[in-house]
Amino acid sequence: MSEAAAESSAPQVGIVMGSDSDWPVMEAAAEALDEFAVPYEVDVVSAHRMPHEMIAYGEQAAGRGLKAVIAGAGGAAHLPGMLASVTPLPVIGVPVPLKYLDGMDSLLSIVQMPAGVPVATVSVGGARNAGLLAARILAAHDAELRARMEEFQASLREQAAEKGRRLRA
Ligand code: RP5
Repeated sequence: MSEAAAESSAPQVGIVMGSDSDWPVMEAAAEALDEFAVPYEVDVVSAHRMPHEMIAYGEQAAGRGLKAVIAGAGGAAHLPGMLASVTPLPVIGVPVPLKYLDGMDSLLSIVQMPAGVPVATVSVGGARNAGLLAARILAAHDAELRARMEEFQASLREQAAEKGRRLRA
């Protein structure tokens, strides 16, 4: 593989989660990135069960060429915030809903970050928007990706307008 080809297929976004049990929710982030042909990597990096590996992941993410990190966790969901504390990359947090508390525990654990350590928190279970937000972050410096995002937004507008037309008919 040429250097240019290797570079274009290198992961741009890291999707990490506290457990493989988060994957059914987090998969939607990967699907969104697939739709925009953004290369990504996926891994389990538990803040509580493998803290040293989690810190190493955060510290090395930018140096490995990632441009954004999507981190999902449930319950006492410290993964996104801890990663944001050790990487300069934008971190998007996905509150994963568990069996109890309707995901409110995950949401509040992720969203209430202290000033200086931002995490862009999406809605409970909102992994698709996390993928789309990561694509938008990359699109800020990629005209082709931005054009694809604009096309996607136009398709959303058209779908919504079509629903109105059907109701009015
Ligand atoms: C969190 O604990 C994980 O992010 C997951 O949402 C939750 C439960 O993990 P498992 O017990 O299913 O591995 O750290």
